[in-house]
Amino acid sequence: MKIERAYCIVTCPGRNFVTLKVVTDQGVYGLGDATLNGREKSVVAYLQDHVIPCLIGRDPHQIEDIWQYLYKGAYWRRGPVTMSAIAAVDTALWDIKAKLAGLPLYQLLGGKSRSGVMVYGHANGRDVSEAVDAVSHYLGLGYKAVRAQAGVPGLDTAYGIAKGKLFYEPATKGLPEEQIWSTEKYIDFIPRFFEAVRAKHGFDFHLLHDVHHRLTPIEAARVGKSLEPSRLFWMEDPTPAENQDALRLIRQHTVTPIAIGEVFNSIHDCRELIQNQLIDYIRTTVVHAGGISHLRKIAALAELYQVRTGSHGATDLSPVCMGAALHFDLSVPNFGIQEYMRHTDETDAVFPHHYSFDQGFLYPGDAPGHGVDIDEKLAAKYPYDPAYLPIARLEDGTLCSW
Ligand code: KDG
Ligand code: MG
Repeated sequence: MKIERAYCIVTCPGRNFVTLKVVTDQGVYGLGDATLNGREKSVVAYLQDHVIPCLIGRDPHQIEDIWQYLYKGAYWRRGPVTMSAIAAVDTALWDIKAKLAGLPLYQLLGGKSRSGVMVYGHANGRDVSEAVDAVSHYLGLGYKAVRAQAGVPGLDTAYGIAKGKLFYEPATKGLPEEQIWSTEKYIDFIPRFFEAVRAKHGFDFHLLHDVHHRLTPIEAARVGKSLEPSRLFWMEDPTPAENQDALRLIRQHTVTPIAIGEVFNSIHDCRELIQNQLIDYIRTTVVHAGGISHLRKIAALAELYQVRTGSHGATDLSPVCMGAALHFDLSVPNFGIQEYMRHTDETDAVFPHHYSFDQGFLYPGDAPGHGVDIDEKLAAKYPYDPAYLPIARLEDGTLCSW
């Protein structure tokens, strides 16, 4: 069997997605997500100009060899563009292999290690009372785990606050939006916010929070410590992860669990954090970290150190990524939780899928492959529409991490 052709499908059913379709000479095809929010066209060019020509004529069964060929063969290693492109090929090839076997992908990954995938949803509000109500909404939908974010008093915008009710979408059309950030205001506010959430809803569900890379190590240590009475499931991205020694300092001060990794694209980005047990959850995901094959290696390393998985699952990761991630989540022994930001109805229509939500869990379904397809005719009705993530500045104008 041979790969006959492969091409990228770019569509914007409310937001931009890039999908790679790999077609074999027997007509069986596989899909991989290649979406890199705000930098979509770089991955398209990388795939079209440099990867697809090297795939034609290869045996699609040779997943690991093709992965190594694309990784080592490029000479230039890692990076979000390269690794998203490799991930798309890898995901599509696993999809093909599982379809040919007539099995849902998780069966090829060793079968089920659990019956369903616990997911967390995003509750957010412009102020405490709106956010507390949003948590009620998610608990009412059956979620066992909820991420809570609220607007910070004195700041017009805050990371994580949705424009719609269920769909948080930070990217905006046109050039990047500028937002103002104040760590001081946030640090004062955040423990009071979580006290209010626990006071209203109690402790019988998992509560998560995303700091979104905004603090210095000592500030993050203070925040982690101040949130201990609210017993968080995790505090995510407390500091920018380039400085990994920061985590040692944070660990010395707090037992609030830490999750990091949504911007990582390789096992080498997280190796030291895992081996030194500086994190509790690793958030690498299928699309940005080299696909199913590479993610399994990261999970196997993490398993040795009792670090669990908590893959990124924001709306900018397409349903193809979500479908593939669920098979991974179902199979790995050290699964922790899966982020699940729902897609809009328009997006779901472009990507018909077999996964389903019930009482706080997602189930990938038993269709052969990863169970997510694309309606190319419908996709063509939504042309690419450039959008960027915001940038953040301190109140004095200094550029900081968004
Ligand atoms: O594209 C960036 C988003 O995926 C990111 O801001 C979402 O931090 C995020 C999360 O935890 O979902
Ligand atoms: Mg995050």
